[in-house]
Amino acid sequence: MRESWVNTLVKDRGNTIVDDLNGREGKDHRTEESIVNIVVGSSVWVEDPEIAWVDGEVLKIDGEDAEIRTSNEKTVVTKLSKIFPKDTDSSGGGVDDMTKLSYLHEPGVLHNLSSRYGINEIYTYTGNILIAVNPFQRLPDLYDAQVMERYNGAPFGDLSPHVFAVADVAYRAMINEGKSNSILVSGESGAGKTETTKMLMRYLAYLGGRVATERRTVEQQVLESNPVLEAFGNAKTVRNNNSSRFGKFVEIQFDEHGRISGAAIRTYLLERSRVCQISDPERNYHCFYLLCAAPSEVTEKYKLGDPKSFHYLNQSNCFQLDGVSEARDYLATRRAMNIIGICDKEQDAIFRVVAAILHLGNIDFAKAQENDSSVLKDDNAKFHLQMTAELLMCDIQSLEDALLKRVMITPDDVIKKSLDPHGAAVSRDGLAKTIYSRLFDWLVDKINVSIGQDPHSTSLIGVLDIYGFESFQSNSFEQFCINFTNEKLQQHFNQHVFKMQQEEYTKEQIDWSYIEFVDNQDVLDLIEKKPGGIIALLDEACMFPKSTHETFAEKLYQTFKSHKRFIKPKLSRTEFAIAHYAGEVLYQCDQFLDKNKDYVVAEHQDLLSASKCSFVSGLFPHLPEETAKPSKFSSIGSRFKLQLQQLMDTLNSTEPHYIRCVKPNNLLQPAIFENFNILQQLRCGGVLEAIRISCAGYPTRRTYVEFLQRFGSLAPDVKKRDHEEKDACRMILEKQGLTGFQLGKTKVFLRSGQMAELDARRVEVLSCAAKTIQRQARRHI
Ligand code: AD9
Ligand code: MG
Repeated sequence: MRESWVNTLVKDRGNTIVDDLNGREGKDHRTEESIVNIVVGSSVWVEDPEIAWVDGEVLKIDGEDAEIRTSNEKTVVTKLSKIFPKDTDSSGGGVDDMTKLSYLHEPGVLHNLSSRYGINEIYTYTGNILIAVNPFQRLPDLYDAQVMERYNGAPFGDLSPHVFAVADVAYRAMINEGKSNSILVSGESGAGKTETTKMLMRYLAYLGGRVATERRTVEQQVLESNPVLEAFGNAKTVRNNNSSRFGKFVEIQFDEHGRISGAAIRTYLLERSRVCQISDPERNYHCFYLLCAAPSEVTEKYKLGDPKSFHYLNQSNCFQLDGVSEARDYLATRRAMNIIGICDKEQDAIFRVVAAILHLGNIDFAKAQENDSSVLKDDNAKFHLQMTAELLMCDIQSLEDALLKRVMITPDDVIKKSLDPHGAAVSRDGLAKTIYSRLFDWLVDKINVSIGQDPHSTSLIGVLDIYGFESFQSNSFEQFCINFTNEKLQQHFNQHVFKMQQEEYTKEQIDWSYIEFVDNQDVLDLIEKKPGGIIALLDEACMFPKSTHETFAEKLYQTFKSHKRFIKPKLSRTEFAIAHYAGEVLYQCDQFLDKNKDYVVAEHQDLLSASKCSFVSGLFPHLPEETAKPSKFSSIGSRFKLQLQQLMDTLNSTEPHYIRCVKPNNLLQPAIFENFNILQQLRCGGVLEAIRISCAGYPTRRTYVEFLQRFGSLAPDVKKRDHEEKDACRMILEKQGLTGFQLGKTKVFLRSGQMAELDARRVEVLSCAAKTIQRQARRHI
């Protein structure tokens, strides 16, 4: 489980080194003091190969080793430096904020989440960060109207942790300070980002909604954009039955009275390949199945039937989803489109295009008898060609030519080259992907135009629902872009967490000047630096006609030979690895060049821009001469980088709030909490990182009253005399010989390990007192 923690984010110029929360390569991951403070009888956490961490009691200490009896009845001998003190104070149900834990470390965090999850408390704060563990079941009354009312205006932290509380804080901050806010929701696929985002939007619509009039309201339109985008941008994957295959940033604009006055939706990188390639047991985008289940007058008009008869759907055996009625969802999608303001004519055109893509996928090719070129395979293929042409309202012969032939321009001539059956199928699939992605972009634009932007809005709340860090068996250009996004967001997160720490220290007027952290700028440079970063080198490779994925990989190997974050696998000539903040990912280069090229085959463009259907031709507008030139290469990677930079600029101008969604198991079942899996996610989501940053400073804070209650017994004389609370705390700490702590306006700030030290003394004092009482009792007898 201890894969690389990549970089040590925390540097320390103070007296105690807290290297990592988890330790690196055998180094002590705990401070000297806290190791000293584990004594025989201490309750501790120790690593366990099955459940990650198990609690136990120290039986014996022998030099650097400790013998522990664990609660799962094993006796373990391990290095003292590998065990953590267990908080014996917290109640069975855990604490609602991790910062209330006496010991802020990995097993403590995990145990707290697990205890809470066990009693259906799915939300927990870590300071201002909300951790949401997916319940995989509808929890009764968690999101209903009364709950919204309760959270409306309640001070943060007064009620149990909740998404509504985060939205409320963002809203109040916006109203009171007139500043834009953003809520960043992250987590791996199936962790609950989209559901969380919908709850946030519902709550913001509740706060900023107006009394409904006859017209559809802006907030209704904002909410109804979700089912439409989900129908066209979500699909069943192995990780999630309703997986968003695009990233989304929704900007909700408010007027000076705090009422929603407009919205804008930006989407990122729709997964195009899914349109024509799916593997069992996944599915294509929901809209295809919805349309096949539409009322019969619709399916007859488009000559649709069983989804099993379409190549783009029957590559997988999964057609239905448990508990989902496609027929009902078709009608719901159309209703949502009505609310958004997509008229009937446009809706018909949209679904006609969806039907056309299904027919297009069924056009099969065979080798022509006389040469290597190809022909339509059979009458079935001819039928689907005809249907596709009819639905797209384009000329049937032009469609056939666009699929089967390519025009080659040589210096001397213009020649028409026939494609072989494989080439024709690639051409067909390319066309399907292009049409679908243009359709999706059209929908997003339409939603934006319909809802409308408020040019006078001064403040907004942005909600980001974007793919989490991905590391699969095989990782391609998509994972590269996704992980690049996560590096960007991680940097933003680190800086924010760091800033928050500083703010708290400043508020308490304590010195924080020695805390520093090294961020992940080096990975970002590796990826996006211009010139010389991976994206720039990829663009260069794409522009050079002779490049192959091998030459591209070779160029990377040469350029980044000595880059700390770049790894060339020993035996490979086409793979490279990046040491991301969340772990190492191995990328396969073979499709990087193709996937980075953003072009529409000229024949496809000409065909569709000539469509008699204005909706279809509108998806393929004629490009101005300049950009149509082949020399004007357009790169997906560079465009994405730009989009991402714009997103970061927007985020940087807002006050951020973070929600980290966690997927408790891969079975998508309620009540199963898989420790290893969750730890990995806490790492990737930067939750442990945030804790690590706070460990570099003063991870434990106690108000003076709390501190005296707990440790007053260490210096009864100090307690008895009439000292100011602050002075009494200082005396207790000094009496114990502690240094480096700080006393703020209201709280004691302890360095990492100092709480353990005080606790160990307290245990000694208490057991001494117990022995004295026993002796006295015996004497009496
Ligand atoms: V992906 O990256 O788009 O593949 P998400 O968006 O993180 O993923 P999603 O929100 O779609 O996950 O949640 C997955 C499923 O978990 C949902 O379909 C619900 O069945 C379930 N879920 C998530 N959050 C909740 C919740 N708060 N209450 C109940 C939930 N069920
Ligand atoms: Mg989602």
